[in-house]
Amino acid sequence: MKMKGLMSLFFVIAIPAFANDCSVSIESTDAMKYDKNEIVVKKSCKEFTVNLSHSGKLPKNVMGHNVVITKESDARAVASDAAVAGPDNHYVKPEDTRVIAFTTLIGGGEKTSVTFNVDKLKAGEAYSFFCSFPGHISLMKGTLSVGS
Ligand SMILES: [Cu+2]
Repeated sequence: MKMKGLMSLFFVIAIPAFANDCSVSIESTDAMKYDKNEIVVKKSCKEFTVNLSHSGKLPKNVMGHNVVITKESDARAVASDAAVAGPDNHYVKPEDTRVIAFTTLIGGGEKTSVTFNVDKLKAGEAYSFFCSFPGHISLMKGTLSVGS
């Protein structure tokens, strides 16, 4: 009886620990920076979650941040179209099929996240994650790939 209780406690702890391997937390700042420049998505993950927080104080119309994931080769063009899409669309062109995933746009003190299916990614392909707020891609950009 006591052993069984211990085992179920083990499972309660073990499951979230496994889930954590299929997510990443990125912090962003008023200095237009992410605290990460590389994300490796384990191919064993079915879904992957990107958590974004903004530790600054500036509002989102001034220093808004998001995370957009595309193939590396699509990043610049997606960012250009994003500027046209504007803040009401979180700086992502609606129905943009080049976009694998994106978070909402946040300002200082806010958090957001997005979860996507890992089968949208191919091993060996080079992906980018970046902030599509106009001008931010130059500093807020990193690589994303599928690994083991
Ligand atoms: Cu930004």
